[in-house]
Amino acid sequence: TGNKSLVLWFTGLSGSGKSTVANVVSRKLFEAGKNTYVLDGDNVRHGLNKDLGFSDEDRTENIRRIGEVAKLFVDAGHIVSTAFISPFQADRDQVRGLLEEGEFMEVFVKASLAVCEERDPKGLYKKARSGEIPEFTGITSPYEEPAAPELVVDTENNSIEEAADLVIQELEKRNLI
Ligand code: GGZ
Repeated sequence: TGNKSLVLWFTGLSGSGKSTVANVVSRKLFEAGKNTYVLDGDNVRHGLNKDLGFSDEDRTENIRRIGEVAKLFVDAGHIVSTAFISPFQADRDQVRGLLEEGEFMEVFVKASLAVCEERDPKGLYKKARSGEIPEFTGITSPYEEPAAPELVVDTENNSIEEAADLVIQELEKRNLI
């Protein structure tokens, strides 16, 4: 069995479950003795990237910086899970290009816009529909679904726990853990 440092790059709409799945995966890996870290909006957009908003340009810069930080964690021997919408394929591909083959696993956390909007855990879709939040992903800003992700986890038909287990199983299958 392998013991590789890598980036688990979770991408998906707001409300798809990225952050929750990433945190459960990271906890499971930690319990299995791995060095892990989670980068998400809570620890990045409030600090390192607090100068950035949600224009296309700012999202691209957001993802570029996160990619560089994720690479540092990989250099330090961690399995780093990132949970950002990262709506643009080119930006995700740019991060992939920073890393060695096999060090980047793109995980599409899949849930339809209708379901994410129905969940609306923070009431943001409602605000986006009313015009209170401009450039909201899925409503007034695009989301490009991954063209060739290493893994798709469907959170409409799987629980968070099941989705996390699918990620762990994929890591095992690839002899990464
Ligand atoms: C999308 C927004 C926006 C706009 C605020 N569009 O569900 P959340 O709240 O907790 O996660 C969303 C988060 C998205 O930040 P990311 O850094 O992941 O985005 S990106 O990768 O596109 O740079 C949402 C909240 O921030 N949020 N305004 N306009 N999501």
